[in-house]
Amino acid sequence: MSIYEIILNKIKQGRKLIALLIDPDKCGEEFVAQIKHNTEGSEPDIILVGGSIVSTPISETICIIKRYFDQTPLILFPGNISQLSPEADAVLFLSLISGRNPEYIIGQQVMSAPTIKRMSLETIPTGYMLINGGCSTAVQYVSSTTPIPADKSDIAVATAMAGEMLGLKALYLEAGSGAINHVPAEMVKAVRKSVKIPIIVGGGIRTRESALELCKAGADIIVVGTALEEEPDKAKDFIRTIHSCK
Ligand code: 1GP
Repeated sequence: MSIYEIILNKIKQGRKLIALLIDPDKCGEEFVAQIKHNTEGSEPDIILVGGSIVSTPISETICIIKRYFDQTPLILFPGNISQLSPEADAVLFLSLISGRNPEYIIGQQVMSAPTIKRMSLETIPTGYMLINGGCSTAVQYVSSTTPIPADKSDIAVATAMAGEMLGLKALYLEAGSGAINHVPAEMVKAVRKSVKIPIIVGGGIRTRESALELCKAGADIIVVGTALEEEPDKAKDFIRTIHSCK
């Protein structure tokens, strides 16, 4: 069974999933060991690895993570072509559909396709939608794109619908790492009503309450990075909260 099918099966059972985002430049073995220790008995569903700019060799970080989390799907969340590794279980094959920069809609994808094929990596075609999170973020700067305004759910809905119609298998509503405001629950709700494919929500989710609110609004997968980098001992609480949401 593919990683996508495993995830989809869990979602079809009505479960809400949590993905921990590990940025190789910020999180070393000590952090991974701490998260493992803190989540004993209720582990994350997915580990995402990547970042806008990463200088640490991605394979080194993956080897460390796999030593501690050998049963957890490890999915690449690449900022660019340099962040690919055959050691991962799959890659979010992202197209920045909220932006109008062809480099991040199709350019990087063309450049990376032969490498991904050679690595036999499973791809999960994902519509990446940048939503204004109240501050300018690394992804906004690096991609030279304008995020969707947080109060324009109609634009988010139309973008999500177009992504689904193009055959994308998931949507990632992203406020940007460390965003002041996470994606509004009303926007998640509106997108949920309009598409059937899984919805991933991340960026600026700092509390269990926010995670729960977004799950109830219709998010299938919640991504948490910065909050756990800052306070790794919150990991179990986050996981239990999200898993308790029906
Ligand atoms: C960033 O959505 C992820 O791409 C996670 O964001 O670091 O703010 O949790 P945070």
